[in-house]
Amino acid sequence: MTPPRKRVLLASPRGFCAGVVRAVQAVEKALELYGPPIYVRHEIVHNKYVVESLRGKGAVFVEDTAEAPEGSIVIFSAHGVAPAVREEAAARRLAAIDATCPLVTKVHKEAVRLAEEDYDILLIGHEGHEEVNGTLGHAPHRIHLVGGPGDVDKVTVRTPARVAWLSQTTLSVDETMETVRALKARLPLLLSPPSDDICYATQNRQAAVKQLAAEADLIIVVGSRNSSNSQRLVEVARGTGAGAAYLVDSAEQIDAVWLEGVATVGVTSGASAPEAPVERVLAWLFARGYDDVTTVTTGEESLAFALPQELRRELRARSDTRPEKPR
Ligand code: 0K2
Ligand code: SF4
Repeated sequence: MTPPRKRVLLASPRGFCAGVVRAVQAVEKALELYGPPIYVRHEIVHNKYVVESLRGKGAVFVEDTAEAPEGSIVIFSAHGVAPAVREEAAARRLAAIDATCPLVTKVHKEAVRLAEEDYDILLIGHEGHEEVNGTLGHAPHRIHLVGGPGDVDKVTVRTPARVAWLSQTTLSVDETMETVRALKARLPLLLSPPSDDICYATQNRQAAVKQLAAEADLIIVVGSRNSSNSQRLVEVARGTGAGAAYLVDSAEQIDAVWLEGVATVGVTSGASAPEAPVERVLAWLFARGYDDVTTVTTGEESLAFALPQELRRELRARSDTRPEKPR
């Protein structure tokens, strides 16, 4: 009997989202305009390759603005920051460039508005995650963190008629909906956000990996360990039919044992993972006979964000002072 054809299903969309493109470009543009060092508070995005490559160009990653010398330039990561962090930066006379993804800023604004309207806010998200820390900081006295369905019974609110939920942008859509259903069973008047907090990129990458998982014996997700959205892709793949699913930063982390008896491999990448390691994974598979690659397209993405306003202002100022071309 001839063995089944070895093939690869490649997810589309995958990889960089609009918020990550903007954040990475912000660091690159700041380096170009001001020269190194440019301080970046927290990993600009949760990806080893991106961080190493920017470090090589002169970015200095710090966890606390106190580590940036007074008067230096500091960029806030795509995950966003609490207002207290902005205040600390201003007190240290740091020139801040805000690379918070606009879709995270939208959640911050919802939190502030709901707190002003005296709602208790149930924030569905992972304790300790950078985005969650930033969102919590926008309404610290009104937000209660809910980690998942298992936390619902512990929730206490002041007035059950005045309670709303929000979420981290990079969660599993299905698990979040399960949490919301359980919350609504306890709090029937729970208010939902006006639009999805789980962002388009997270949703699209999960929809794509589900499609792959229906056919693949093995799913390889390219992304870093500390990347929430990448980890969720692995979980979604495992939960929706993939024989097995693993997260790797690069091809070197693939264990050849994973391929035993595997005919179809699905490949995707998290919103913070660049395309270069994906290409290396495809080359690694090709070298082992997985030479039939089909792209599985489950959606198109066209969203793009402008650079942070601080950089746009600087670029405008520089173009205004440029001498006019001689006629
Ligand atoms: O998925 P995470 O929130 O851990 O973040 P990254 O892996 O850096 O992906 C970019 C998303 C940043 C904000 O939503
Ligand atoms: Fe923005 Fe979504 Fe990308 Fe996060 S994953 S940076 S919220 S677009």
